[in-house]
Amino acid sequence: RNSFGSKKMRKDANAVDSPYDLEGKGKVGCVENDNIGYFTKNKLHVWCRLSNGVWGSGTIRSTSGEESVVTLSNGNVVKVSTSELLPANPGILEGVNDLIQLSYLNEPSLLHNLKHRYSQDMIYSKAGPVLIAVNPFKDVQIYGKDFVTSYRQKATDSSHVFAIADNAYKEMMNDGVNQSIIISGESGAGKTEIAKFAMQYLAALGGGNGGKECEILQTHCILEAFGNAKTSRNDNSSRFGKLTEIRFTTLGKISGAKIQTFLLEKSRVVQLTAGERSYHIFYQLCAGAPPTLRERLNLKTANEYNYLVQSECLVINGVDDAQKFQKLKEALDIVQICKEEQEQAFAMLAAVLWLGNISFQVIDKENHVEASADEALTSAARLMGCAADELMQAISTHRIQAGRDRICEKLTLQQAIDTRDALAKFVYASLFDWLVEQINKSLEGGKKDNGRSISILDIYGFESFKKNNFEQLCVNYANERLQQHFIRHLLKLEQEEYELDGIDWTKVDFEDNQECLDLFEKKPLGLLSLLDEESNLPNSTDFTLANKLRQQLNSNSHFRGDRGRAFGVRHFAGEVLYDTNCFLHKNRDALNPEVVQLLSSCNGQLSQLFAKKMLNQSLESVISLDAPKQTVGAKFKGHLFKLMHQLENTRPHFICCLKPNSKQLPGTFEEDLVLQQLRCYGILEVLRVSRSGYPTRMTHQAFAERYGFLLLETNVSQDPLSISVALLKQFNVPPQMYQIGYSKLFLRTGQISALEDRRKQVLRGIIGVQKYFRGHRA
Ligand code: AD9
Ligand code: MG
Repeated sequence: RNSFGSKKMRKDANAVDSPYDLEGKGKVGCVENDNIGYFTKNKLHVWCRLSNGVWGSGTIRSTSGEESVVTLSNGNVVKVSTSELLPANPGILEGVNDLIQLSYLNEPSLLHNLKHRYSQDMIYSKAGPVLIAVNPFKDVQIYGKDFVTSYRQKATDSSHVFAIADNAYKEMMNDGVNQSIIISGESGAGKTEIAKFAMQYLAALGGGNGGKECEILQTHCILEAFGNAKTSRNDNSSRFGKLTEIRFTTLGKISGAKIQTFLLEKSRVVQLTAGERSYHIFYQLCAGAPPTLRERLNLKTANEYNYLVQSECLVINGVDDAQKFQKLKEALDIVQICKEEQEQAFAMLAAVLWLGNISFQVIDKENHVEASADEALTSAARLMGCAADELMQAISTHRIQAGRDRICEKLTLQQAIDTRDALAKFVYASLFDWLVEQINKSLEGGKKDNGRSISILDIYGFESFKKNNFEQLCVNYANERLQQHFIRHLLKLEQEEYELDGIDWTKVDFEDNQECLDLFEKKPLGLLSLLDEESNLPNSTDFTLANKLRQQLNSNSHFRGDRGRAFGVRHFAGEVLYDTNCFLHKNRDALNPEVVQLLSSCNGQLSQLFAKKMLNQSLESVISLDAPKQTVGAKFKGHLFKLMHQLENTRPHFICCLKPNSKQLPGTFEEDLVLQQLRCYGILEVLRVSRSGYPTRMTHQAFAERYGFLLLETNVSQDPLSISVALLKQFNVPPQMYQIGYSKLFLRTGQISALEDRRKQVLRGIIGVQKYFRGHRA
């Protein structure tokens, strides 16, 4: 990994002059300290790493050889290694809005700037093309109508998610190109909240066309109830990924929307880690259902359900589940899910809870069981719409082929529990999919228009717990894919274009996560392929899987074999130790045919619908000869590829959310934690590339065609390149502000505006003259 802070400064050919140029000695864009004498003489500020690991700012008193004496701003005097000193920015640049404006780009300067802004509730900053948002963990009053108006009228240029949404909208309208807003950040960094603010702004901009915008905003409440849960990192953690595509008419009004979701963590329905909760909806239903509904669903309080009590955490500080349930019902009304369907959905939830209370009795020495015929069994069966003994049969027996006959065999205790849990997970995941489908029907909007769209991506953030499972592997793999998209657009493609067009460019190095992606995706020797291979073997176990991974993947530097069932992956955001416990089981995700049959014979509408879908899917895989059944890992990979393909067809806007502390506390900015995130996302490299980069680029042909008529000099050869060069000269564009490539002209920020202004002026003049003559003729 590049450690920018401690590295000696590099000479940077891409350096640009800046407002704080040290008389040409310390060019901006470099992180140089070889002119430390200059700093000493002028008593300029420097950063030094103190013994406690914190960065302190101060002025150099003296330097001898490798050591410098620095007076810190608190008056203390320290001796530090000269090579580790980094230049600090002058006071005038304190708290700049865009980090790119800093004269010196180094880690302590970025941190200091973000911290300074954070202390004044300025949670947004820019890092060149990327919006940085530091989670305030409290309400900051910057999202009201007045703010919407300000950003709409471009009355302010301070960083804000509204400014990003506004840009996306403007570019969509002006250029007719679909846009995307891609939000990254680790779990609890604030992605979901920002996504909501972005949509709120777009709704304000494109609203007033039949109220679709209200429906879109109501979907958050529904999807969060069913797809978010309290984890140890975030009280409202998204346990699914979401891409919301908002569609606009050619006139810029919202015409509809479509939501795609990705891999819901369904194991949470049946199994919880201590201190975490299952999906919010269960607690909301238990706390908020009115008496008549409670009676119809035979609903108890949350503490009476095994699935919920197991983690000893039933409430979230400051959250009123009953009140949330009322809000949820209102939202369901708004997205046109009728009362009858709502009740069916609640019945499915209650059925899931009752399933978790079904117990089994061991009836023989081989540990075979029977389900107890109690309230749990009868309630679950009634809510799903089947007979209690049918349910009992489905979760405690399985049929096997014996010669020409199929005989019924009892399951062992563990098998029965697994079957019961698989049924609960299946019902919940199907309910979630059904809900998304209903919402989409409502959001779809009527007639198709040729308009464009803005897609907002909010997935589950990178996770590393004490114990990491198959779910974390999927979540973190998705984050690797997203990081690659970020790197590709901001660092790879950008620099490749300069190189291909042969301009003078010193490459900015960055940490590419391609090798980690290869570790996951390579065929046949990648994590996902090996997992599938092992999932298809009859006698495989979590241990044989771990062994196989160790044998095959040890040569990849991102893989670390560990003891027993464990293995480590070095992700872009840190190393995670995984435990293969249940990997095969979760990847196969098999459902007993008995259970599917039970559901399809239920008289509950939803249970039947779920079973039908399941049967259709299995049928499809048989017809397409895609056997064996696609695993969860393979499906997820396919889904992610499709997502990336969709995103590649849009113009991306990136938002990077940072988590300032791990305790979800306001006003606490832990430097090391933030620094680690800045490093992982490659923010310093993005800044380097974009500051030294050339954001405006046009082919010589396009440039000559657009501005050629402004040329005063008549004696210029008529080829596009000569015209371009003559124009640059005429407009006094300084040589360090542009580069001429083989096919394109590359210009630094702000250089095109003089030409554009002149062009508009001249065109206006021409039109005025035309009107004048037309008037005269008439
Ligand atoms: V996860 O990957 O889904 O686990 P997110 O989505 O990154 O995560 P989320 O948006 O849920 O994080 O934010 C976590 C909590 O931080 C929220 O519940 C709020 O309490 C808090 N938060 C986040 N962003 C803001 C904000 N802009 N203003 C105020 C915020 N509070
Ligand atoms: Mg989230």
